[in-house]
Amino acid sequence: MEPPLEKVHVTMKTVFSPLHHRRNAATELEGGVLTEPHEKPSRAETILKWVVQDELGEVVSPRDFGLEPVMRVHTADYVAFLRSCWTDWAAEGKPGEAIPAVWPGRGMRQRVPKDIDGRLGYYSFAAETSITEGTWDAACASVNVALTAQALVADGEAAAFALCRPPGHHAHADLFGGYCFFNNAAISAQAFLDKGASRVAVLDLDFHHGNGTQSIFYHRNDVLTISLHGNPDLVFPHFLGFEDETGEGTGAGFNLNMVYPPGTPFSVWRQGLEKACSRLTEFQPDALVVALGVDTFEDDPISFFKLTSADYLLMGERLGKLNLPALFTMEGGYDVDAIGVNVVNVLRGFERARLQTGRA
Ligand code: SP5
Ligand code: ZN
Repeated sequence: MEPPLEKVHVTMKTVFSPLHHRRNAATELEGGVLTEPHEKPSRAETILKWVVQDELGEVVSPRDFGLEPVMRVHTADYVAFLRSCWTDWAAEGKPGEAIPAVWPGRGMRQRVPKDIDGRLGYYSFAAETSITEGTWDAACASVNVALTAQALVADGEAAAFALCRPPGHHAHADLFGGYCFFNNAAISAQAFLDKGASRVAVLDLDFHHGNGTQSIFYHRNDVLTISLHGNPDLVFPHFLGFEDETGEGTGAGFNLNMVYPPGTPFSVWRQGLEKACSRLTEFQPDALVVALGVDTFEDDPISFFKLTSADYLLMGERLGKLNLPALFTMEGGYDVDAIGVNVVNVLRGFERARLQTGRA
């Protein structure tokens, strides 16, 4: 574990809520067994520790935004399902955590069943993500973290870090999965628009495709979505994220996917980032949301890219050179030993480049 490279005087506020602890699943379905989840509380605590010890900037608590901004992106019936899921499950006396096991597959009816097992399948696209007692509380807190950081940027901060947990970028308008329940990045992008922005871009740098974010904005041209990720032919989420998905209708040309094979190093990945930056410059967004996952790290337990801790500093510097108001939302990253230094390196690199390019 390397320390962050050189120290420079930077201030980027971090928004954090200890309510993330309410998301503490005991199980993840992986390899045919229920194992200890990769997406666990120590991830956020380790990042917070690094933000504090590295003096990135002030750490602030979230405000409560209620469900209105959530419903700008998610359907009311999905929100109601998530809210009551655990209670409905527990009321039936089920012995374990709530895990979907049946889906409305091809040729079947797309209707919402009454039964909780049916609803779990209707509102999900993957089974690794168990719903547990505190999941709703933590998911709501995670949205408030994102929206508080979004408000900081909308109100004039050059950038802010939303230390979201649980993550969000896999969540569709009415689907959970991939450790995600509410799409923090999409809700924040919509909040920028609702506060007067004309165009917003979401740049997804997590190892996995940002399927939820893509899907939410796929038919729109006011939100440009870009994602660099492992080839879905080989990894999660498997059923979205290919390069021929470029947007539809009004959204045609406003989605960009770049897929990479196992073993991809930063020297290759950064060419995709460069292409993303060109598209961003052309789009001229009023704000940039960076869905930041550091599961692109070489030692990540579930991923196959080969980025090093030092690479994250260069990644942040390139983003800082864009000279755009930026909101970072925390997504994946599962090597807990390195997650702190990797995240802090992105943010420190960003601030360093931003100070050099002159945005105060
Ligand atoms: C936010 C985020 O990064 N979500 C990722 C969800 C991935 N879910 C599927 C994980 C499957 C892990 N299988 C690992 C096999 C390693 N050889
Ligand atoms: Zn990921």
